[in-house]
Amino acid sequence: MNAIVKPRSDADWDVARVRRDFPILDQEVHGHPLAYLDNAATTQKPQSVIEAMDRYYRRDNANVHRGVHALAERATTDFEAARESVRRFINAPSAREIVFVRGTTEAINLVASSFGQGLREGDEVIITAMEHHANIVPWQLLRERTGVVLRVLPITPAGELDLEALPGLFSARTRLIALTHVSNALGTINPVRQVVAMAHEHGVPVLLDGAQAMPHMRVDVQALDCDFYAFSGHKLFGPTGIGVLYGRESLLQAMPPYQGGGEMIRTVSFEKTTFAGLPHRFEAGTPDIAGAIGLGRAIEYLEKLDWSAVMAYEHRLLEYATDRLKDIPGLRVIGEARDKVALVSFVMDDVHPHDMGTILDHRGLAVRAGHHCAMPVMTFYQVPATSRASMAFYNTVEEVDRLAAALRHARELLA
Ligand code: 7TS
Repeated sequence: MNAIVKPRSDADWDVARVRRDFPILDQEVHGHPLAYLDNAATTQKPQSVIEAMDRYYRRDNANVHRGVHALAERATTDFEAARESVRRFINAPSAREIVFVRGTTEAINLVASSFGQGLREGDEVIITAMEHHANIVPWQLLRERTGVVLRVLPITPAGELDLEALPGLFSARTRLIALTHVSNALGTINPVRQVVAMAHEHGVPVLLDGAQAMPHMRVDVQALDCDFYAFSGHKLFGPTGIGVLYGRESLLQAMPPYQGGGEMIRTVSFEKTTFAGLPHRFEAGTPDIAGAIGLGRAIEYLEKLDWSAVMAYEHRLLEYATDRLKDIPGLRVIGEARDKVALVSFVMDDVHPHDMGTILDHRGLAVRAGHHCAMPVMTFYQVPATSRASMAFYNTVEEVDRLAAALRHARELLA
């Protein structure tokens, strides 16, 4: 079972009230109210996050872990408090297991580079056919460096993992499975708990790419029993430039440093350097202090929400959007997994997704068009690109209605 709260009624969800927390939503684009439906690319930030970062730069800005002066102490306290907020939010056993990085991409590169240093030619890493490029390319770079073998778990036409194929991919040389918790191109929620259980039966650790899962469900790394969990602050209603790698302490302890520099050492001489303990060993250089504080504040905001109401509401948005869009002649939804987040990818007859995106933009509707950094998924469905409407808990049924109306209009114009 996924570590998620099961949906119940969405009656408790006051979307109008929540929208007031996000100042950016209250604006017009090309003469229409903004309908921001590109949350899989990045989410908007609540006022409290913006204020926390503003306050940090106005009152507390100093470098962390170095100074003895008051500002340095305040900055360090707030930075480490943000780490504790992350730990609590994902229920990690220890703050030593929370490594601040730039985002999901860097988190996966860290594991590929550092954990990857222990791999030898012929060792195997399993990924899946629905990965974002951030969970493909780092492993290919590792393959070039060390000669590891990449094995790819296929997907089904509905856009689900073909779990029946998984047992056949394990061998005595399998060293890691790295897969996405939720697909950014299809919206599929993967049965990651089940994958972790199968992997652990073979003694294989699992890295989960949580970039698209975190904004839609409560994640508990102990319940998932995963070994690494990567996510980005900016997709979780926090700032850009900050992200998190959770790593099981026993694995992180055994891994060599990722980058060298200040902050990550204990002693340095020209003959020998000894390294700091966890998590600082993996945090070379001055971190994104304001970013971490902003992420901590985003988490505090999210902790106050009623997640069963959020999930019920988003589920209703998904079902409503899917029904409305499928009703449009010539429109094909790409990705029809049984378990999805509120994200709909689609193509329409001969209309190129980029032209579609432009038409929608003129009506104030922000969607994404392209391959969504998941080119193998596009190849699988034999489409060059899709349009993607990705929703968050502040989106509304009215916005979905406007999207459907604009799509009908686009079809008349272009098809
Ligand atoms: N993994 C997944 C599943 C993603 O969706 C993304 C970003 C990343 C990794 C990389 O995250 P980053 O914060 O390090 O860039 N996905 C998207 C998207 O779907 N549209 O824009 C960015």
